[in-house]
Amino acid sequence: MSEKLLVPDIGDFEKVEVIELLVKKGDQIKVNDPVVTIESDKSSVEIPSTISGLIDSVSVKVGDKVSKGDLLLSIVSLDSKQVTEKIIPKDTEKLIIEAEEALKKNNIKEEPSKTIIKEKPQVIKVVNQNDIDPVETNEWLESLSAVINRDGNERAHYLIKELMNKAYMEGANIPYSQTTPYINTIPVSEEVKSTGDQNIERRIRSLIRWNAAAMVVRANKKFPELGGHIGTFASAATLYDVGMNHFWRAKNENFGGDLIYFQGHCAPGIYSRAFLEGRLNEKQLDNFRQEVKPGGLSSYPHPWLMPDFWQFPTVSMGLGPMLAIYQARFMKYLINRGFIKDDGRKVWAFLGDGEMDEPESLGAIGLAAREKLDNLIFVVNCNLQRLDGPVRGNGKIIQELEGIFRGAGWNVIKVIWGSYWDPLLANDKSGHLVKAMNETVDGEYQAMKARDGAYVREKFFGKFPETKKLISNLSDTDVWRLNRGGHDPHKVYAAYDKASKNIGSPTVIIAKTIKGYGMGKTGESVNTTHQTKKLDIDDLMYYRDRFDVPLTDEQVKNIEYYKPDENSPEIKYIKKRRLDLGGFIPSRTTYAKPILSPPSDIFDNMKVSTGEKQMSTTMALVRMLTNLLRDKNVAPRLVPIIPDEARTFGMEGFFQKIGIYAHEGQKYEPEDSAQLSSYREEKSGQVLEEGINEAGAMSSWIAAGTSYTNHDIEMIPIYLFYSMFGFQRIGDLAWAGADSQSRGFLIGATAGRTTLAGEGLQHQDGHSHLLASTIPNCLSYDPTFHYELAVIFREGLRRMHEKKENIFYYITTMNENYSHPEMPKDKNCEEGILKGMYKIREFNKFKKTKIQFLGSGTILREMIAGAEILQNEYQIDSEIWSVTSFNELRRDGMEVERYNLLNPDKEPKKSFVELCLEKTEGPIMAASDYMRMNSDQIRPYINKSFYSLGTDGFGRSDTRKNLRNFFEVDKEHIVAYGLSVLAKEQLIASKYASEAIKKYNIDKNKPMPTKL
Ligand SMILES: Cc1ncc(C[n+]2csc(CCOP(=O)(O)OP(=O)(O)O)c2C)c(N)n1
Ligand SMILES: [Mg+2]
Repeated sequence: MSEKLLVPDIGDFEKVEVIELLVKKGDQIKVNDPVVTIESDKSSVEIPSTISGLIDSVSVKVGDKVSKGDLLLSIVSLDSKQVTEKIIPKDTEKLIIEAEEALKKNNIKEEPSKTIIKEKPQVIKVVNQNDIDPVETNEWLESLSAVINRDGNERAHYLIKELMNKAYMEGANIPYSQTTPYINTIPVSEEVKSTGDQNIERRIRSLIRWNAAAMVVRANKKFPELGGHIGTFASAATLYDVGMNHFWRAKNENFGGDLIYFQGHCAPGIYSRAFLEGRLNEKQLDNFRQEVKPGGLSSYPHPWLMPDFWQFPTVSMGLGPMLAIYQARFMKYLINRGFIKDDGRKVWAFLGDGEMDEPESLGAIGLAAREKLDNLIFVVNCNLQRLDGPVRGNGKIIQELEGIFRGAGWNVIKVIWGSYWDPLLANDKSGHLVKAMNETVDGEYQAMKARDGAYVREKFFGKFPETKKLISNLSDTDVWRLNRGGHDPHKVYAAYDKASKNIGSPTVIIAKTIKGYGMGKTGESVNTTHQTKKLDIDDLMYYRDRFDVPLTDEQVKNIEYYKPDENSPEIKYIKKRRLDLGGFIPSRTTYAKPILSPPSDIFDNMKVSTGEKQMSTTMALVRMLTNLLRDKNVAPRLVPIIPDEARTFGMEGFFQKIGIYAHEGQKYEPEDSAQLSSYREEKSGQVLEEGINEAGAMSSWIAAGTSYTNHDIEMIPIYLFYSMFGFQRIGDLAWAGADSQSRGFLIGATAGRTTLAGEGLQHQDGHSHLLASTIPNCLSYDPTFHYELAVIFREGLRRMHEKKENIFYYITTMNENYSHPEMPKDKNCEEGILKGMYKIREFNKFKKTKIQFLGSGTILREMIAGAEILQNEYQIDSEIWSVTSFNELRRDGMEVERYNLLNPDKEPKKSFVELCLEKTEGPIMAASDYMRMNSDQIRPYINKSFYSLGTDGFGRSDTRKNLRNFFEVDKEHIVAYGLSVLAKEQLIASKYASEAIKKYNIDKNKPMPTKL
């Protein structure tokens, strides 16, 4: 029986053009196979079949205009039942099944952790819903009423608070309160004990501490300008050591590896451990912060400078937490899309408490909870200090963070007090110790650790007679020994164990430590600790003694490193621990297979003229991506990332075609479910729809762009954003992405100061190319025509994803519709497009006077129009060059100039721009929809008169025509300025220029647009 396939509901559109027929009579098709592509003035969408069968007839042809209900195909149904199941790419289907199996197993495996915590009968429970003893409840409630009646609300509130504190102390789980008392989250009775040898671990940790400090002090003794930090790692050593010895599993052939974001200023400690592990030698330690000669160690974690070692750049504070969250999210994305198995890998991020002030640090924590990222663990090292002084002198950073993270839905584990406090807390029957803990502010806590035991006795325990009594049998030395949780390996171990087993939410471990721990009077807990990079001999002796480092006084004076013999128990132990955990960390490797570039004919339709059809380069790009989704190698690897602008860019067709990633699938029927471009969320969805969140989208782009190393899977992220909200908005993340050697495409859509007419100052980008030009491994292009875009994009795919070059592409696409010509037949055209310029037109009728026009982006078209006027009305010839990248031309120019200056005795080389222009006649005028500085970049490499036009100044809303007139980049200004340039060069009489200025009503007295 023949069935009819009609045009479905396509939203508000009518009479939409058919631009491609994807099937023909006689083809056999399945449900969801695309049959035709239709295109409105903004977007193109494939129409999928809802019927499977043999095509009997095709009722439309390319160029037809169709509306909802029009007949597309007649299909002889082979299977009368319409198959509605979703289509998963075949090559990933098997992986999905495997991954889900692994997930099930994993869940089963994790199950026992839930039952580790056995409820003790004496525990006071806060009952939420099920009242097990209403009579008792009533008695409590009546008592409360009595208190309110007799002593008032405040008293009642106080009693409730005390009750809650008491309940918490007894181990009850109390919901609905923002914070819990200032004690450890894990009660002593529930601490899981480490299996490690504590003595040997302490000795190892002491050596790591020593060597970390020594490398900083040695470097600064040699060159005081080098800098470095001792205090940060000194406070965090235990936090790292417990992870390294017991929790963090390296990547190897059986396991993908945990991913650790090390706090930037802890780098010396990480090098120091690598030294004991035999991964770095003394010479390398001595080259800390001296990276110019090969073999030096980078100041902070920089994958670009140490590509086999560091994985994640973290030292620009606030980026680490965001990147880690999106890394964990991307890991789940890969699992849910079937690319990797779920084998319980974790992402750990180490953060400073001062760093938590950065809005970025907390900005994405809601997403982490919403997406149930139980593969994510934050460790916030609360040493209570930042660079200048206390993080919260008058408050309590730990409590503040607890409230924020709890509120966001995280699992919060506070590690405040070390084991020496356990008996005191157990004896605190009156609750005064916890009261003192709760009431002491961070400024006081910090000051106490800068003093001594007697001071702590007086200032802290002296607050109440009860607390004073509690320590009456302790000496001042004992009081001083009362340690903080973050320095106690038992407490840290228990927290890490619990965090690793948590299911359904991300975990934050908030650990209290001392900045400059062990550094003595000059460094421990003092406000200047952060800056300390030199220790004098007395300090070094103190440090040695404090941690029992087996060095003689003489060796200390020489600030010698200490590494035990290879056969020593310490070295054997440290290596064994890492061996058992799969290898060394950090380590950056990649075993990703390249992605074969699509055949060039996939872009052939972009090399022919669009004829009458007008479209923007944004639309051409989306068309191209739709084509790419038909390439079996590329399609599954594309990761389109959009911060709530899919409709702006005409990408809503992607929703149905490849789905929006949603870890819980789609729990609702979307309001537009009947429409072709209905909002479709799916567990294996491909599009990352990030919401209005450019920083998050960029973090996703980095995660996907480094997937080749973090997951050994090459992915192709394409992040499309409003160009103004790109580099300008998230510039530092782009820098970190470059450092991370991310591969992928950034698309600055609706680019240029004058293409996006009505949006005004905050939306019109006239400088993103300059920002892109500051990033050494970013190649940026400003194409005008669809074939330029195709050539650039394909080359990007080839260089990044097939040849694995560590570069990334920034391409601007625009908002202006025009028809696109056929690609010039010149065999050098492709090379020119990629190198930055090629000749696109020549006006050569009069052979008298000539000018060279260099234009990029949409302003190239104004130049072509201006050149026509000059030819027709002024008998001026011209050559027109499409400049696809001033940035690339400048880079080449710089390199050639440098070569020539360094080789004065050799035949000078020529830059590409020079080669293009050397034989041309006439002065050069360049223009773009960006600031003049964009085109001025090539000025030094041209031995000819050079002038530029551009859109310097704030943008504003108006019609495109008015905007171009305002910024003086329209065809009329190009004609007038062109004539003026020729007059200045004495090639024509100045009256022609004056006449043109008058003719086009150009106001000579108008101030420069930068002043308006
Ligand atoms: C974005 C950014 N701003 C400023 C700095 C300079 N800086 C480096 S460390 C530091 C203080 C860090 O304090 P905290 O986060 O508490 O780390 P700690 O060393 O105490 O562990 C500052 C301000 C930076 N690295 N990044
Ligand atoms: Mg700090």
